[in-house]
Amino acid sequence: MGKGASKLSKDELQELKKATHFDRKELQQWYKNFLKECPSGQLDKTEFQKIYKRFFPFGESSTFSEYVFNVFDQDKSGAIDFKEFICALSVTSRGTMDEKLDWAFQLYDIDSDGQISYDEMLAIVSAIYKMVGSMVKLPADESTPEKRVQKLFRIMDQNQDGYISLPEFREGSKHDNTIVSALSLYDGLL
Ligand SMILES: [Ca+2]
Repeated sequence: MGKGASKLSKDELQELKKATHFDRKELQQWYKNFLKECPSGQLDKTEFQKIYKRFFPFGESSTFSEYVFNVFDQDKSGAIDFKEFICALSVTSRGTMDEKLDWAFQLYDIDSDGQISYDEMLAIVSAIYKMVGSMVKLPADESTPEKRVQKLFRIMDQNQDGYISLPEFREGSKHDNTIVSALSLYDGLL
């Protein structure tokens, strides 16, 4: 998108205005910042992880940021272009609750098969703990990633089949607001 141009074209603006919660002026500003941070217009995984590290200098963020990268990179090209970046930012910063939950579901559903398995949730929760664990005080029943995942399954896995579907995830998240508040980590990124 907009290769080499320092401003978004009229068509690009139109398209992004429809796809996001940002207005024209905000989109141009974000585009400018995006290009400043990554002049090629393509943000690769290593760069993305570096940005995360700036926000979490005391924790180990590389595993978690890799999972987040994979959700940003919607077409799985191995890089985040501006459209992918701004769409993800729109959801995580200004999205409706349903948009945020759908986004979070994609994060947990690592293999994108439409279900969250115990192992997938454990992988994400472990990565979050590695990143922020030492900075927050955890309740006793969430003192380890395993305990937290077991608790989340107790809350969310309504039919107890060992997988969490999107409807179960949406419903269960209403009882555990940390699922969505974890997303606000991306506010102000870049
Ligand atoms: Ca991509």
